[in-house]
Amino acid sequence: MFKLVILISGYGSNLQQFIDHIEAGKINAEISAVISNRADAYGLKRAEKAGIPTLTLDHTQFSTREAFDHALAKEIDNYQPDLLILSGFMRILSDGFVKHFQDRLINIHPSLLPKYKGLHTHKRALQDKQSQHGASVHFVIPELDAGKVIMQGIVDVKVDDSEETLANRVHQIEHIIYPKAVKLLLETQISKEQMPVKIYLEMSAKQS
Ligand code: NHR
Ligand code: GAR
Repeated sequence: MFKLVILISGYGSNLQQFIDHIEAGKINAEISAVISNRADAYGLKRAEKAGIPTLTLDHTQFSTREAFDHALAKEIDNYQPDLLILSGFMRILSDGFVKHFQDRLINIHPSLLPKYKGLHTHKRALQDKQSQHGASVHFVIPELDAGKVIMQGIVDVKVDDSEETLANRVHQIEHIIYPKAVKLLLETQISKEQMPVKIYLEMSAKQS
């Protein structure tokens, strides 16, 4: 059985997908712990409801980023996870932390990387009149949003999209690709050369 540790800061809708996929037997893994840097993250409630151990490590209680990251790494090492999953985790991780978990640390970013690194991705894609947008699961390296892309989910941008409607469509594809990418990494022999795997969101009449 593979072991996952999931880091969150907020709502945890991607976390919920992992919980559901594992409960349904679709991913052969257990979530050893869910760790948040914010005590009020709703995702902590989702984890508790599923009987998963939770921990809050409040970054404001540490004097430096490195001190927080060091304490975080120490907690995670207790579980020796096969994969460490960032799922809406909003703190930039220092080089030492990233190197420690190299090749088993992944994130989902709401854009078709290398386009739109950083924040406000949906707004920027709309401003640039992109015809497609989406989300990318990638390995985390010290440079922000720059690690090897593992899987991308692509959505069409509609002429009447607002930031909100586009974000909702990107969330739908995130929920499809993040569990798929984790399953692929854990259960198959996929090499970095075969990445990224691309998945296109087929919209039903209802969603379009
Ligand atoms: N750390 C490294 N080293 N590399 C990456 O690629 C990382 C990372 C940590 C998080 C997720 C990320 C995203 O998908 C992620 C990727 C937060 C910020 C940020 O600016 C940037 C990127 C990402 C997450 N955080 C502010 C900070 O000072 C705090 C913002 C807040 O608290 O709301 O850490 O986009
Ligand atoms: C997701 O859209 C993810 O792509 C994004 O935050 C959301 C988390 O949602 N991540 C970032 O923007 C990281 N900077 P969730 O908490 O419901 O899974």
